[in-house]
Amino acid sequence: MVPDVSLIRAAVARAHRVVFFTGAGVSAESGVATFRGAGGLWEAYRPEELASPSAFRADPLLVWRFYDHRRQKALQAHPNPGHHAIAAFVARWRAAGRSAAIVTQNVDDLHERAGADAVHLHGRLFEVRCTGCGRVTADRRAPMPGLDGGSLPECVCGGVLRPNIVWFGEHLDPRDLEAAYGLVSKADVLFVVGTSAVVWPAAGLVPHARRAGATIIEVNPEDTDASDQCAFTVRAPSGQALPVLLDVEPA
Ligand code: BV8
Ligand code: ZN
Repeated sequence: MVPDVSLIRAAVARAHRVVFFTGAGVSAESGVATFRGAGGLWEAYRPEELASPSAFRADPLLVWRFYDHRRQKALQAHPNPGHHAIAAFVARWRAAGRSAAIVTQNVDDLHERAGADAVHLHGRLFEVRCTGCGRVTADRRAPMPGLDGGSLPECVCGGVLRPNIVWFGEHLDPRDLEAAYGLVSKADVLFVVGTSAVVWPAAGLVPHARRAGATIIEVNPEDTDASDQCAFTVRAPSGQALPVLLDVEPA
C-alpha cells in the first residue's frame, strides 16, 4: 500500500461531505471487464462500432448481442470488497448526519447490489428504453429472448427497445450531470476509483472538485488522466485498498 494511509484516513475522518466517483475498475475484481487496457472490452471492438447511436441504427442486433453478453456477465458477477467498503462507508457517514454519495460511470448494478444508491452518468445495463414512446423500464432478462432468432425486443407500443445507456455522441441526462456536479462542488473529499478519466463530460468532475477545494484521492493500480489532480494516489486494486482506507469513524 502507500505510506500515507494514516494521512488519508485522517483527511477522510474530518470530511463532512465525501463523494466516490467510480469507473469500470471498481468492478474489475468482480470479473466485469473494463473498457480500455489489457483484457478490456474495447480490445476486441472499437467503441464507435458498438456503443453509439449510428452503430445501433446500422446493426441493432449486433449491438443488442454486445449488451446481452454484458448483461449476462454482470448478472453472474458479485459486488467485491471495494463495493462493500464504499456502501458501508456511505451508510455510516449518513447515519452520523454527514453526507456521502456515489457518482458512477458504470452501467452495472454492483454498487446497488452492495446496498448503496448511485448517480449513473452513463445509464443502466438493466434498464431498456423504447425508441418509439421513450418509456424506460427495468429489464433483467439475460439472455434477452428472441435475439438468437434475430428478433429485437419490443415495447408494448411496438417500438424497438434499446439499452438505456448513454452512447458516445449522446448527451448525458442533464439531471444526472447537475446532481453529480452539485455533489463534487461541495465535497471535502473526492475518491476517484477505477477510472481512466478519459471520457467527458464525466471526467470533468475531477478538475471541478479540485477547483472547489476538495481533497482528491485516486485509487487505481495505474496512472490516469486525473492523477495530476490528486492529493493522494493509491496504486492498488480498489478491492484491496478501499476496505483499509475507509475503515474510519467520523472525527
Ligand atoms: C457527450 C456507455 C455531448 C457505453 C460510455 C469533451 C466534452 C464532451 C464530449 C467529448 C469531449 N471530448 C470527447 C467527447 C466525446 C466523448 C468522449 O469523451 N470520448 C472520449 C473517448 C475521448 N464523450 C461523449 O460522447 C459523451 N457525450 O459528451 O455528449 C456531445 C454530443 C455530441 C457531440 C459532442 C458532444 C458520452 C460519453 C458516454 C459514453 N458511454 N459508456 C457502455 O458502457 O457500453 S463511456 C464508457 O467509458 C463507460 O461508461 C465507462 O464507464 C467510461 C469510462 O471508462 P472507465 O470507467 O474509466 O473505464 P476504463 O476501462 O477506461 O478504465 C478502467 C480503469 O480502471 C483503468 O484506469 C484501470 O487502471 C483501472 N483498474 C483496473 N483494475 C482496477 C482498476 N482500478 C481499481 N481497481 C482495480 N482492480
Ligand atoms: Zn414504446
